[in-house]
Amino acid sequence: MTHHLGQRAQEYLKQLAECSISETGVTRFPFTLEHKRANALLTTWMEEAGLSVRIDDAGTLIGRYDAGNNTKTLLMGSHQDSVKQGGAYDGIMGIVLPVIALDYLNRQGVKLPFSVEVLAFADEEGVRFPTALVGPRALAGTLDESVIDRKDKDGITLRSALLNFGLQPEKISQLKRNPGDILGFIETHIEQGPVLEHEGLPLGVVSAISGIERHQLTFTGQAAHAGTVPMHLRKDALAAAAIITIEAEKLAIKLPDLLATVGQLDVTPNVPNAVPGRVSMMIELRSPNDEVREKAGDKLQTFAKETAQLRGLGCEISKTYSQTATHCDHSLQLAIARAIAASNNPVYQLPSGATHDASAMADLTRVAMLFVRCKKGISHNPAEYASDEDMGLAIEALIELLGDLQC
Ligand code: HGY
Ligand code: MN
Ligand code: MN
Repeated sequence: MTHHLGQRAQEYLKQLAECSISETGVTRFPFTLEHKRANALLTTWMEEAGLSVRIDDAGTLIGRYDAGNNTKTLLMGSHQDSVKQGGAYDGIMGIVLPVIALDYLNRQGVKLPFSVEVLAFADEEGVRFPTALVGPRALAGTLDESVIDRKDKDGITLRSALLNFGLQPEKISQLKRNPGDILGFIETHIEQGPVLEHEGLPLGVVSAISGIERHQLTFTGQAAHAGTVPMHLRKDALAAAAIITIEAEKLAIKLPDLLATVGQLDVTPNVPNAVPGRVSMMIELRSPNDEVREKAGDKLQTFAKETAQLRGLGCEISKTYSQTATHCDHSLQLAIARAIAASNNPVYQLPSGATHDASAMADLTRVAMLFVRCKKGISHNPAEYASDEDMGLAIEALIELLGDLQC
């Protein structure tokens, strides 16, 4: 059974990967034609699984198994969007696997004592718009609605993207769910790291999801001729950016609980024979320990300003995004552990360095995550891969979990 279910998941994910604007890897941004095509495929498979399907005004596609009145609802799912030239599993696998699990139970004629909703959130990566997690935050009632007027790189606001998608952004505030109606949120996700593969395990239970913060930093120096200005008279913005990047790396190497990344850097004028006059960069910090992360962020802000002063540069730095760490619910973790053990697999608990929709759903209800082994730990990359076998075991664990969970 396992292999067959895993093969089906692989086939679905292959079709979904076609919903992409890039040939290399998957590039599927929210509220685009690719998103619409992915939703159409998910709708078909959700309906075949006996789920009723609708989309809410934050763009979340919802497949519902209704167990009847006065039953609580278990929420499952993940995000449909991807990074630029990302993999075929990040997010979307966490929508497909529960749908296949529910389809299996439906075909077996199993009646659950609680309702289930599989949620396909529109935007978790925050790549198209400078914001993220609009869907889960709308359900949790924690959305800062000012983000709806943030623009993508083409100047399109999230608001107009929602309207063009046939949605009514003015109704987003009505999406807040009553926590008393919810059993919890369980997200299935590819690990995106090498730990399960290193341990030789197909599945894992997530203990906590790291918190994250991003600092937008701009150094302004003086663009100048690379051949005529002596080194001591330069105001080189990229040299300063390099110093900050190394400082962030040194800090993260020193602190075991901290990860620091400079993954985005724009240089002006960005030509070989001119001293860089302006650099804007994004420093990202992650940790399961919020205090460690926040202290590191403050330290780097101070260091950046001191570096700019020493070199006679302008410096603007601001924290543009932050999310606290999320600790997964123990009873849901135990339910996942029992389900993994029931399919004769060892139970292994690990933190998640990546953030997830579950981070935002934790403001609505208790959350937990099931991790699936990731080949070579490669993710946010076209080479991302989860095997039929491992996905089959994950579906089997979800079937076990749905049958075991107490409402
Ligand atoms: O950045 C993250 O951790 C997630 O993949 N958006
Ligand atoms: Mn991702
Ligand atoms: Mn993800």
